[in-house]
Order: sequence, then structure tokens, then C-alpha cells
Amino acid sequence: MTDLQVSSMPQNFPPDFVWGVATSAFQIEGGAQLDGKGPSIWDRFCQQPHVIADASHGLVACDHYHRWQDDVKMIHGLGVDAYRFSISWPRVQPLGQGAWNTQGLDFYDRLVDALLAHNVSPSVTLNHWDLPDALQQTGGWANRETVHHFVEYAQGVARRIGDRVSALTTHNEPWVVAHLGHESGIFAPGIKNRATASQVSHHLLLSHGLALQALRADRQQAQLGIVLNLAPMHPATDSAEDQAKTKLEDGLLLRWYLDPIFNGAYPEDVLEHLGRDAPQIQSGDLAAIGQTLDFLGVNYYSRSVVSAKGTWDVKQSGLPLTDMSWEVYPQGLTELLLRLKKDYPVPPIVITENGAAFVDDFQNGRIKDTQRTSYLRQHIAAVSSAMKQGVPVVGYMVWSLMDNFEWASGYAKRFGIVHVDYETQQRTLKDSAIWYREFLTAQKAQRNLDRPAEKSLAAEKQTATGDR
Ligand code: GCO
Repeated sequence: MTDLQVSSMPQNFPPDFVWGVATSAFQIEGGAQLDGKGPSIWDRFCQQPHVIADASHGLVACDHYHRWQDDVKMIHGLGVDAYRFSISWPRVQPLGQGAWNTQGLDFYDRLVDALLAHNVSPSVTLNHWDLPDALQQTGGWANRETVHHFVEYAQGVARRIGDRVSALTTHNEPWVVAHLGHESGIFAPGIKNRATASQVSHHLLLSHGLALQALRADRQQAQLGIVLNLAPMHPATDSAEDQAKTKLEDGLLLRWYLDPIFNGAYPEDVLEHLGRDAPQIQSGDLAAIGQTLDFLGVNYYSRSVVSAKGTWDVKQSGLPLTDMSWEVYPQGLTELLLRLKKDYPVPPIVITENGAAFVDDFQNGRIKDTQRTSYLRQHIAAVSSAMKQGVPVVGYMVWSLMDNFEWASGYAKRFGIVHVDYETQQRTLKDSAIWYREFLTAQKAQRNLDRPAEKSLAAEKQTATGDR
């Protein structure tokens, strides 16, 4: 059937390694105006002309808000251990502060229970970009008050579902919110101001740290972490200019987030580069940001090639490109993971997103997305290679469970391992989903081989120590 080759896949994943699929609320839910949900900045952004490639919006998306029960069955059918999804803040707290929307909370409560009933661990992201629009009206993430509203929101959600979820992530990809949302302005809220963007990045990090403190004060049992989008940066040439630019880009994307979280300070070279656009930081902020993480989520898609003059053309490398024009560069994931371990005291790492958009050829009810399957195989092998070299990776999630609203690209780019027909909302497993299912079956067979041995060892130990 598919290009399975499951047997040739790495087998060194430990029995408790967590395999998953990921989505986010705005990209799949729809139900944008239903049951008391307030508008988010993405609802508003989509109303502006020329910002979404296909002029689409999230009003219906994958209609997951109505189809969640079938979607949970589908997730279960893939044989994954975990499902990473996000909570729409304005669905549960329409104004971003104060009153809670019971119907919104009930939706996620039922989703969590249904996942558990199907033996799938819920992994919850609190902020996957859809800030309540009401908070944007008072400055959004640029306003320090939003930090405190986020902490209240995190606590409210955790008090409702935290007893049943395996992981709680504060933010997904703060760089995207800060930079694409407030500097280049190609994402909501569409602001173009570097000083605002750097202030936003600081507030996101601060709210992450304060939320972790608050959740721990509440004795939340879920694993707590943050998700960063990271890529190795390679200079286009050996020239001093390209190398200097590469170091700066590495500072802006990686060290700006990793240094304060793990080393308690923003990188000096980036602060200097930002000059007057550097954020206002109050005393105590950095200590708050540097909370211990239970896990670090890493989203990886490709590397970045940096040229000082901006003359690098991605076609130059001759590597295969995805439909986003991103190079397929699996060795970059191994390189990135090794670097994280070398430079930072990293906690267990979860690859929270990895996947690719390709133009899918739907033929006779079947999608032979061999490029996506091969992308996933190569990247899983890249994770395995990093683990063999000592990087503590504990999970891997495919982005994405199903085709969905790809932000400024609208519905034109398809990242799913499941195809969505947006006219009928029919879901069809692509060959990559079938491959992933087979791969997970093989992993489980391996686990079962591993486990009895473990058990008998444990039993032996018990007998030896008389410990019951
Ligand atoms: C991301 C986003 C996803 C995107 C994906 C592909 O975290 O960047 O979580 O929402 O769809 O990355 O661009």
C-alpha cells in the first residue's frame, strides 16, 4: 500500500515515549460566534482585506467544534498516545478577563473526557495566538496588564481541566506572536513596530513564568512547559557579514527566548542590536521568567539560511522544498537538539510540532502523499539520532492531525496527515496517516516485547527486597 518501510525505522524509542498529533483551536474549531464565544484577534484580522491569501477566515474551519466526537475517534484510530490541542481563550473567557463562559469550558471538559475515554492523553496549549480581541483593544500583549489576565486565564482553565490533562503549555511560539504579529505584521494583530514587538516578547515570557508560578502554587499535577519554534541558522557563505548576520538571527529567534528561560538574562548582542527598541523590563521580571520547566516543547520544520544582503534563494540548495518553500532538512533537527543540550540545562524535550505542507493529489479516494511520509520518517530518524547522542527527547507530535486554516495562507496549504474536504467536512486518512498508524503499531509491538522483561525484573527486585 504505502511506502511503509516501517521495519527499517529506528527502534530505540523507549516504551514510555509519547507519540502524538497536534492542532490548534483557531485552525480547526470554527464555531467562531457560537455559544458565547468572544471574538479573537484572528477573527478580526481575517476581516481585513488582503491579509489572508485566499481571503478565508476561521468561522467554520474544520468544524471541529461540532465534529469533535468523530475527531476523537479518528485520533484514537491512529493509535497515538497524546493529542496536543489549544484552548481558545475567548471561547472560555470572552473578554479575556472577568466572566467565564460556561459553555466554552464545558466544550473542553467534554473533549478532555472523551480523549481519556479513548486512551489518549490531552496535551493542552493555553495560547496558540487567538488572544481575545477585547484585550487587543487595550493594547494586547504590549500592555503589561495582559500578563496578569493571562495568569488568571491559565489558572481558571487549569482549575477546570488540569486534573485530567498530561501537559499544560503556556505559549506556542512566542517569536511568531511577537515578530510576525507585531513587527512584520503579517499575522494578527497586524502591527508593524519593532519596539512593540520586543515589548510583546517580554510580556509573553513574563506571563509564561508567572503562570507557571501560579499553577504550581495551585499544585497542578500536569507537566508544565512552553513551546518554541527553533531552527538552526546557517550562513549562506563564509563571509564575515553572513556569519555576523547569522549570529544575530540566532540571537533573535533562539537565544532571545532560551537565554532568559534557562540563564536568567536576555542576550547582550541582541539587546544592543535593539537599542532603543529593547523592552522595558522591571526588576524581578527575569527571575519570574526563569521558572523550572517540566518540559520544553520544540517545533521544528526546517533550517534557516542567512545572508547579510538577503540574496539567498531557497532553491539554491537543491534540496527538496515543501509547499511552503521550506527546505526538507531533517539533519537540522538533530543539529538543533544537540545544540540545545550543549548550550542549555534542558529539561525533557517534546517535539511538539513537525510536519510538512505538500500539494496533495486526491485520486480515487486515496492520497498518496509519499513526500510527507518520507518527511516524517526522516525527521523521526533525526530525533532518534539525537537521542542516541544523549538528548532527552520524550515525545514527538506530527503537525498536523488534519488539514486546517494555515494562518495567512488560509486553506491553501495543507499540513494534515488527514485530508479535509472543506465542502463536505469529510475526513480521509492520507497515506502518511496510514504509515504513521503502522509505525505506531510496530512501536507498540516493540514495547510489548520490552515490557514483560521490565515487569519480571521489577518482580524480581520486589522478591529480593521483600518490598510490596
Ligand atoms: C506553529 C503553528 C502552526 C502552523 C504550523 C505550520 O506553531 O507554527 O503551531 O499553527 O500551522 O507551524 O506553519
